[in-house]
Amino acid sequence: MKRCLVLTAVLMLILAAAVGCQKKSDTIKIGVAGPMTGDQSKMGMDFKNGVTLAVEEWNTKGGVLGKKIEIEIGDDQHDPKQAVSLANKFANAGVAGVIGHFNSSCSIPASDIYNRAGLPMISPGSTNPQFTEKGYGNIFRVCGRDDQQGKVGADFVTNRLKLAKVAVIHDKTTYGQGLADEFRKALGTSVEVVFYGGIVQGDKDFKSVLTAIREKNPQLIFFGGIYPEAGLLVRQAKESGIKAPFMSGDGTIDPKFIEIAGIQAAEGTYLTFSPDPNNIPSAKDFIKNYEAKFGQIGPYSIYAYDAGNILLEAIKAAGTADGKAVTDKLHSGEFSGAMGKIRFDAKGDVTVAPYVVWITKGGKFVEYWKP
Ligand code: ABU
Repeated sequence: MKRCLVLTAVLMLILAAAVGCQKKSDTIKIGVAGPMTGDQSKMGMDFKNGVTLAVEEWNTKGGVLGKKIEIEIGDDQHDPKQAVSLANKFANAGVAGVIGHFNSSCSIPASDIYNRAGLPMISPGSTNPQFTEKGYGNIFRVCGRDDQQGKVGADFVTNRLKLAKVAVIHDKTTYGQGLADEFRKALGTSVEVVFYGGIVQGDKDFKSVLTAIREKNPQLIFFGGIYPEAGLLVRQAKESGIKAPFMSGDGTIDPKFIEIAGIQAAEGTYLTFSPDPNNIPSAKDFIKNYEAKFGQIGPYSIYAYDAGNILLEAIKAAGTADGKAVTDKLHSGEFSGAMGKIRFDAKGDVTVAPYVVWITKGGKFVEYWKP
């Protein structure tokens, strides 16, 4: 009797393993990571929607390598610790690759885990230079870098606005402080930084830092950070009687920024980002299909869509979902994205990152200046 029970248990284990293997080989899973909840969830949702659209289009055509593609969504809550734990979860879940994360402070530590697991990772929006500086090989991004973005911002202030004194503030994060420092580094000697300091991400009242800035009378205030704090800073600056315009980076270009700042206070604020997809012919179908399904595109929806398509193209070209083979194809391929042709350099950065300056006008972001 005892022998019979042991035999049954062994058979059940074999059966369970067989079912597990069967299930694993039926689909190809890709992870999507970002802040899906909390005050930056708009960015996470844009990632989710962009990749969902790409995957639905592939699945309509039969999937990849003859298998349906599944998405596993992970919420890192823009918290580095959550990001690492999510990366471990994805590594154990057998995903073929990961699209994410959004925040550089999450992408950088998570990349250590993806590297150890041999998983290709493509971030649609992490712009801190350090993200691709570890020499991992399997870490990519489809956006530009803050050393490129900061230079364009500084070029605009120096050569287009021809300003003499500016204030520089940041949110003390990897991205925010990193971008503020790149901007400051790229300013010529003709521009004096009369105030440099940090705020705390998540704070709601910035009156004291704005009072200190007002006393220095800068001609422009540069902020390295994300739209929730940028919106409050701009609104409170207006309330404090500050006339100097704000300038920021790609973390601010979301309608939520204008909503938080208010249309009047946001008027005339500058920011750096890539060119408007509405003027890019290859983005036309993406915009039409995305907007029919999810409403207005967010700044990083198109990057997430391109990242998803690129990962799937690389899996198809490799003929396998093996991480090493897919990584090789990511390095050697040229990809036709909605944003245009994309190639990666040896670090995993895009070979072309055309940053421009945008302005906020009448409650909308408008492309304004090209270096
Ligand atoms: N690049 C915009 C904000 C995301 C990040 O790099 O942290």
